[in-house]
Amino acid sequence: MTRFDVDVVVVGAGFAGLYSAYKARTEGWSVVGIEAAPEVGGTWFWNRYPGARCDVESLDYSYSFDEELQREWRWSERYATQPEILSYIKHVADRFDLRRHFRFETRVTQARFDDDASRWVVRTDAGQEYRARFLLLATGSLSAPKVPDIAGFEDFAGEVYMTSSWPQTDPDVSGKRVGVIGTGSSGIQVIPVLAAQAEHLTVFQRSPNFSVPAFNRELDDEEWEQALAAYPERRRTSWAGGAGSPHTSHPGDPLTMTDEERREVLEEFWQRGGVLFGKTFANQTIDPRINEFARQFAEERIREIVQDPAVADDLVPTDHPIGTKRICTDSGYFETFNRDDVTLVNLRKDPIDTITPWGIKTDQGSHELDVLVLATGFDAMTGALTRIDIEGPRGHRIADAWSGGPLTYLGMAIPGFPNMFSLSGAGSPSVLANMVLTGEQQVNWLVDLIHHCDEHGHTQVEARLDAAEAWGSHVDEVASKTLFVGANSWYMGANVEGKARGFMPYLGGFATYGALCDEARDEGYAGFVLG
Ligand code: FAD
Ligand code: N01
Repeated sequence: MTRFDVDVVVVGAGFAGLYSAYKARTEGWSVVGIEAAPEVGGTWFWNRYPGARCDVESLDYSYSFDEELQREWRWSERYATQPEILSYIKHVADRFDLRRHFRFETRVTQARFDDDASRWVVRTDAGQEYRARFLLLATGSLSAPKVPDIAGFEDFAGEVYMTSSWPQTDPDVSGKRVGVIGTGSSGIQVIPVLAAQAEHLTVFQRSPNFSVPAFNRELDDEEWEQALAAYPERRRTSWAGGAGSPHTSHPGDPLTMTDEERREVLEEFWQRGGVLFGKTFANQTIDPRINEFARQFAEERIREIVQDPAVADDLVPTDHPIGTKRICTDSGYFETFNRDDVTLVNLRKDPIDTITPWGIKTDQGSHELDVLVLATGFDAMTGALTRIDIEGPRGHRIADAWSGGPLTYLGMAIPGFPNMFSLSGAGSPSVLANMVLTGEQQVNWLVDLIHHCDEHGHTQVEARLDAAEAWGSHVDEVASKTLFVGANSWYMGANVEGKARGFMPYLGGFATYGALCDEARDEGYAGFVLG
């Protein structure tokens, strides 16, 4: 077995992992990165299905740490496509010479803490062993795909693709009968594109979702120049904001507005596009009355677009307040159901009975398919970690420690697992904020922590159980005051059978979270046992 000894092992070469490697090297630490994919990119390497784009504007959804990088990369559209985001990440890797730190096509399978040596012993499926003072798990919160457990799946004789691991060579579906299972953000992006290519598209929908058009556009030179000039202020407000982007809610109180005033505001925010509609009013995901204004407005838009009222009925979400599952950002999603060559199957009324070699048999019908696309989501926030066999010095295993739900201190440290930190994970704003900035903020904070250990001669740093419990209670308390806890969302762990229920990300806001992390640092890291 090949053995290596380094200061830091980073797992994952997405936005967070690349920045971790960059910072570790800048601090003069030896670093090895391990990535299952053959290339950098993380989310943007794997999710290369047609139609994939970001839903946070590219001007914001990009690194802020290097002014020159920010100015030299020219985004071509408001919401970049997956190929453009992947090109950007590759550019960053090349520009900062980061690839040389990474071992690609290598999966971390096991990590054990050697207490005597204060080293993580990290093993991979390539038979290598890495010993590291610190283990940074930049494994992603939406990186462990969920394959649905549907009877007969193995028997299907046609082509099967998952949006979360789409083939590098885009499959040609022209002239084919395609079925898509799943109508979350991924399904809603891929469906209009597949509909335009396939001979016939059948959409198997279990739960309808709210989706708002992206109103995407090219960024022309004039807009780009203006954006560059405004960048410092844009970033400043993003770092000070609730979601790591410069957008804020309307300042007015919708409860005291007239119907007409309220509709004007809702229309204005609708036109901003996508997830920004979820921010129309400050208390939209807290006060059910305010939520209802937005929900009703969205329902009207669906009914306006979809010509067949029965199909529109099936497409209107009724099972969750708007915004308590991520609002999808689409380009022509609802319009797709006006096509003659598209069929919607409402699985709530007509559930899947079995997948057969020739297609899908539902209770009430048979759907012959050549291609089956699974847009069925992820074991979000915890799946990438619990799929690694991680054992701390006192025999704690991560999968057991988190069987009742993830417990973290400040969303990064886990009691029982010294010198190990997770990025963009449970207990942090992560998926509710601009995740590029979240990654930068957390890595910068962890670099300070490691320096603190080195300066004070500590070889081990471990979150205190009481500090993690207090943080967990705070995360729960903030969530419990919102409507989010009433939705069967992946935020709640509800999409994976047997997974503990509880709101996993931190809803207190991106800037507030950063301030709380800084406070913990300024108080001498009292939430940690340092030894
Ligand atoms: P990832 O990009 O997920 O990278 C994690 C990497 O770790 C992966 O490459 C994976 O292969 C690797 N890995 C995991 N486990 C192991 C292991 N055991 N061994 C080796 N390697 C491992 N967020 C936004 O803020 N805005 C958006 O617009 C947005 N759009 C999205 C669109 C899609 C289709 C999806 C799925 C997510 C989107 N997200 C968005 C969330 C997105 O995941 C994050 O923004 C961001 O890309 C996460 O970066 P990361 O580095 O934390 O993790
Ligand atoms: O996954 P999802 P996703 N039978 O979990 C259905 C980010 N993202 O990949 O709701 C039938 O949201 C499931 O149905 P139900 C974003 O944060 C962003 O789409 O469980 N159906 C649901 O419809 C997003 O929230 C973008 O009833 C089954 C779907 O599959 C997150 O990633 C683009 C089923 C899964 O939806 C995850 O999105 C893409 C079964 N057995 C992703 N199992 C942007 O736009 C599951 N489903 C930036």
